[in-house]
Amino acid sequence: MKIVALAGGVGAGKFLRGLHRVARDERHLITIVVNTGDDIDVWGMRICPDIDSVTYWLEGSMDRERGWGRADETFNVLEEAGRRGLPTWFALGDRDLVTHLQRSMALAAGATLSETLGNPNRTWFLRRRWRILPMSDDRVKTMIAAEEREGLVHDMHFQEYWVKRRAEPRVRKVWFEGASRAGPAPGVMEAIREADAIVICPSNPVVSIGPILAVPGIRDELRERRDRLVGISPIVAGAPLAGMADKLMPVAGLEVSALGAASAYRDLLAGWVIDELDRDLASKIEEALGVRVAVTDTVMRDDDVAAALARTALTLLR
Ligand code: FO1
Repeated sequence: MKIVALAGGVGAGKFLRGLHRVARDERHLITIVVNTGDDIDVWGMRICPDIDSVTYWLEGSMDRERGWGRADETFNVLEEAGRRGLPTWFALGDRDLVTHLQRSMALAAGATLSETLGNPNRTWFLRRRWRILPMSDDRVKTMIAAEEREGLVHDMHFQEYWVKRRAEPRVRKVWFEGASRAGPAPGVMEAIREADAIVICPSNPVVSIGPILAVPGIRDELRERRDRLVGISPIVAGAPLAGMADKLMPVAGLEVSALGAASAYRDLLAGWVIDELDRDLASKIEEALGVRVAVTDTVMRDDDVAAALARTALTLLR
């Protein structure tokens, strides 16, 4: 079976470890289309947090506690950079730094972002059973209009809002700069067209999945495949398990609930998976959105829970 997964940060990384286990057992192939709206330039290098996060989770080199960057990380370069007056609000670890350096060198030599991801050939894909595609090779930036204080609104990059400002300012608006001029990366549309199952990972619907759906063509192609599309709620009992979805969903007109998250994809879904704690919402979601709902444990404490969750999601498509 060919599976396409749409992915953002931590929730996606945990879920994809489970999906990968199912893929290995059942010989499925997973194409992961990753958000690049979070990408930012730091110290002249291109940082792609969601691509790196998904890669580190799947390779098992992720820092599970911190939720970003690599395990067993040191920050010697960051400390030295601080001593020399470079900005240090976006923390780059010593090992992580090499990922950004390699990518930036390849981009400077003329490679596209897709080409920097090292999806060398089909044999490699068949052996590993997963490959990552960026949503686009064109630059898209998730931007936030944040209220600094009463009446003073400042446009900033998503990372500036989330990391530098710790999601404290009130958000007025979210948009994806460059999205309307961007095109899907090579392979994205074909993968969607050929997929037996398409899974929206438990990621923030506004800033993780939103940018992917904003790339012209992708949402239309997904809608064509609606009968093959399932999603997992990133909201459990009215709150996100990680991140800032509770602050951003209302700005996009979405209720912070498993129903609100599903309604972000109301034109796309055949199935939706919610947590046991939201069991009461199941029939309401089925009626409001015309989707099949599965109820299970969605809090991915370990890979066993993530794999069971992945199986439940795929079962909704049978
Ligand atoms: N998140 C933080 O909260 N603080 C950081 O200093 C930080 C640095 C960082 C460096 C590389 C990287 O790939 C991710 C990093 N993140 C950091 C995570 C990132 O800001 C977000 O969690 C994602 O963009 C949301 O998916």
